[in-house]
Amino acid sequence: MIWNETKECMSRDEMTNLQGARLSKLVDRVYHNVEYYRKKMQAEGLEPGDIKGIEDLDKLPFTTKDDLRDTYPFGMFAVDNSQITRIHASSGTTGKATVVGYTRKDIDVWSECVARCITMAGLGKEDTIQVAYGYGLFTGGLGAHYGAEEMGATVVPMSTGNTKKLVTMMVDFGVTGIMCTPSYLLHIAETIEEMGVKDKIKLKASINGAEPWTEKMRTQIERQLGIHAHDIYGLSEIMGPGVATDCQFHEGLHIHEDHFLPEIVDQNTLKPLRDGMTGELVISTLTKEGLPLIRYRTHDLSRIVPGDCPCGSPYPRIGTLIGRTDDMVKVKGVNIFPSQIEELLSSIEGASSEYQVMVDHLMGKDVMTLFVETIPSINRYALEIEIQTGFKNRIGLTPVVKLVDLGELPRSEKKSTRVFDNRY
Ligand code: DLL
Repeated sequence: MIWNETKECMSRDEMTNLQGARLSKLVDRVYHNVEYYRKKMQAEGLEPGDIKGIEDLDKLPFTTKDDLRDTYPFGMFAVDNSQITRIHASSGTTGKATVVGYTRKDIDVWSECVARCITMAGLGKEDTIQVAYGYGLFTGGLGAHYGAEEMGATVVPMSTGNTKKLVTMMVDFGVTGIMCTPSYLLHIAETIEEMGVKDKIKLKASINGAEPWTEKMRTQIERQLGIHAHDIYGLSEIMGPGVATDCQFHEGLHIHEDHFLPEIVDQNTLKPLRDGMTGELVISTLTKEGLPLIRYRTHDLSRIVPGDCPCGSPYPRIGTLIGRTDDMVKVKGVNIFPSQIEELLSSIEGASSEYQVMVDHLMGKDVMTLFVETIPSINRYALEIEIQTGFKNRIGLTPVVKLVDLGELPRSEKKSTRVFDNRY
């Protein structure tokens, strides 16, 4: 049996029928309200009536981040702007943001999904939850906040930044749950040690996501803080945090399939893969009103975990997100694409186009080092500062910049790998 969002009990067949009905409605809605989709479907000779259930899903075209970029900022919204109550955005491949619009109902569904994640982590209305994801255009802060409020918990909207203050409040307010990135939680754990307040902490559980993390990091967090650490997955285009989360068994993340229809496809052929096989996660938003997306290619690598979960949750599981099919790298919550770095370097005199990025996890912190080739006659100190400042202003993160001589970085005849993520 399975529960839908109105808490009604449903059988697997009933859920499949609900998904099918929602998919047909979604297709009808985007066909009539989003010119971009209408043209795409017409080009493939598809009419809304052709999609009768989820068995017809693979007739539909995929949607990509490029589609959102081509229609920037609001071209793929399916409602009039007057019905949009909130906008979020995430950085895109060319520096142009991907813009997401939510109706009032979208915010309600989102809050409900995050509340489900909080319940899975064993937290409830009697808990005090510190939200330490960034607030603002990033979906982490407000998404977690609304979910925790929906849950009926007491919310402390800390955001990121002042870690000592966060720890002081954690002690003073008797905080029992925290929502933030796993790497930030490790930093918080160190600060707790430094401040010598470990015995005053009442923390029971954390809900961490927005970046990949490993079992080793979970063990470290759990051991250092004496808590249960849970994984939460999501992406702005689809909603934000709360698409899926793990239970106490940590054997994959339960996906809220009444709102998000998952598929795993081969990243090259785009053909659907069998349960258990790893490929690219593709999601269709079954109920979104503001920005409904059909078969959105997340570029995240996962799989459908076969079988039932020992926790008894009826929601199917996707495997822990193990990486991406594109070369985006996420550091301290900032999405970085090689094309952004190339664009920045091409605008700076003295910097060559040859570069390499190393991302490491050192002393509990993520550190990004950018190696750039340059000519010998240049003032290296000034150039390093210029690249660092440009990076911070245009991409949103301060890297360690190291200048090297021309020819020092490795060359490749194939598409060269310039970004090395050594954290996992
Ligand atoms: O990171 C939404 C979010 C906020 C999720 C807070 C969880 C908690 P974006 O900035 O659009 O949205 O980045 C989405 O981050 O495609 C993944 O590559 C990565 N990601 C998100 N959650 C996880 C996770 C938010 N639990 C991109 N494990 C996604 C691994 C994750 N990667």
